[in-house]
Amino acid sequence: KLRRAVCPGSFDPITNGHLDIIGRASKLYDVVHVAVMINQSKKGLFTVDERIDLIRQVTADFGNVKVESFHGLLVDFCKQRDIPAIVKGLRAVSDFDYELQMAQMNIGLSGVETLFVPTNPTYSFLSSSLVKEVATWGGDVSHLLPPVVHEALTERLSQR
Ligand code: COD
Repeated sequence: KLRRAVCPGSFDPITNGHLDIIGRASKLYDVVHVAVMINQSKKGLFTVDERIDLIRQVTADFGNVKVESFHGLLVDFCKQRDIPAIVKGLRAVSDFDYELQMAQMNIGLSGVETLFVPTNPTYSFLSSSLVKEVATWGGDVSHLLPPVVHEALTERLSQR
């Protein structure tokens, strides 16, 4: 039986911080599902299909990463695919309260475990929203994103 885990998120867009966690998870599990969770109240800079396309490109070399979107509860995504574990990066104590709440909710709902991986310190301050804000005002974020994502972000912001 294949050992599966999921890395969920918004990935608007995927950063080197996300990629670090997905890459580390891909060494621990046979198959890593990346779930782009659809949140209708959050309008993204990239469409869900664009996000999926970027994630597929930058995770292709791992060889065992499967990228999908999902509308609904993360535990239902897991149930439908027989995934027993959620893998999440923890950046700082500020992430901890909310992540612990979600982890406890998710195990209570369905028995799905959450495993936390400590962020690579290089990316401990990194989030998609901060990258978008800095790039909007012309700051250099090229070292924080895979090149193809940086290109897509620069192009998207220049259209605005
Ligand atoms: N370094 C390491 N890890 C990072 C970094 C970084 N710099 N940045 C992000 N991460 C990891 C974190 O684990 C983070 O949780 C994950 O990547 C995704 O990050 P984002 O910002 O793309 O996504 P979020 O925080 O918007 O994702 C929240 C979810 C979509 C996972 C959550 O809201 C969810 O599960 N929603 C589905 C609906 C549901 O089931 N709700 C009930 C939850 S109890």
